[in-house]
Amino acid sequence: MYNKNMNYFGFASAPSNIALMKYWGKNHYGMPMNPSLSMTLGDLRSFTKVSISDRKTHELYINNTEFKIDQKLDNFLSKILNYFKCNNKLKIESVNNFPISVGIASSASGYAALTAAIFNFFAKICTLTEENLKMMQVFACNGSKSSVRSIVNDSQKFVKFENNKITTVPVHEIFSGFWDFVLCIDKKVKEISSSDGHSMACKSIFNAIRVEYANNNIQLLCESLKCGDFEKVQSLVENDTLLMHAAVAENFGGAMYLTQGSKVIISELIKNRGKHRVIWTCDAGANVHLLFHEEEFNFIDSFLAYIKDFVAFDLFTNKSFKGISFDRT
Ligand code: 2P0
Repeated sequence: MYNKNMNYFGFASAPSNIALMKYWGKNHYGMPMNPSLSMTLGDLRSFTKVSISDRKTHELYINNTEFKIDQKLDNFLSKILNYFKCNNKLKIESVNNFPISVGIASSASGYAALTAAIFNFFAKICTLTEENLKMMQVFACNGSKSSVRSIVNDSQKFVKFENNKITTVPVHEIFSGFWDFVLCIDKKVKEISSSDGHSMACKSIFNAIRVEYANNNIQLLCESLKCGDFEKVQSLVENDTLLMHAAVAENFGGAMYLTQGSKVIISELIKNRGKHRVIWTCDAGANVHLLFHEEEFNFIDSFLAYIKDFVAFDLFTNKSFKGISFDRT
């Protein structure tokens, strides 16, 4: 169908995201058990190039290292290639500007960038229509449910995924200028994969409580973001995080994503409650995200200087909300 001698390729980059109300656990249809809401991390991105492979199987390179194509990725590629009536195999070359598989949602940015790059390959999209975005979200969902929240336009900072639909959440100015500092304390590939976590979650009493909590509170979170109720947003986000991590401990015999380092950072941070406005959360990993308005910069500076004597970390910072892009620069 495609002439291998021609230099066709598709390219896209996509942001990661951090969930403020988390998706954890799938229902019988393989869809999220609860609505989720995230902030777009425009500076933490995957950059993906797609071309036709000379081989009989797909090829995947992440940060210049070849990876085996797992069943999930293979199924994802089959569905999207069937849609475009393409029988060829793909060569996928992806680069991340942050560590993968450590709980900074690399599957969110990875699957979002891959889906968009494949669309770019077949359609050579320059200007995105709402219809393109919707179709990309449908396909990205086969790869990673959290990636659906990363297929967003530039203006979409806070994104809700509920009943199979993505919507933008309007927020008060104290949140629209939010920074995310990720204290990356563990760069080892995590021992409990998100996929295992999601499939075990239905057996957890803590997750049952969390799902009810998320269903009851998603609207309250949206309203609190809109009216600028920092304390309410903080308690909703942090309690959801604690319930998710309790569910993981219950499911995996007490094993946790959180490490001693995560716990030290969190406990030192909450000593400053009432004086400084900083929200903490963790994804499916040990790394701690600090969310705050720039008026807290001085405090964050001194907090990081203090904490580094106790916990070693690499810092990844995010200010931008940039959505997907087909621009190679
Ligand atoms: C989220 N996470 O809402 C939650 C919170 C991590 C912690 O969804 O099975 O790779 O591929 O749809 O998106 C990470 O899991 O899971 C995740 P699949 P995914 O961001």
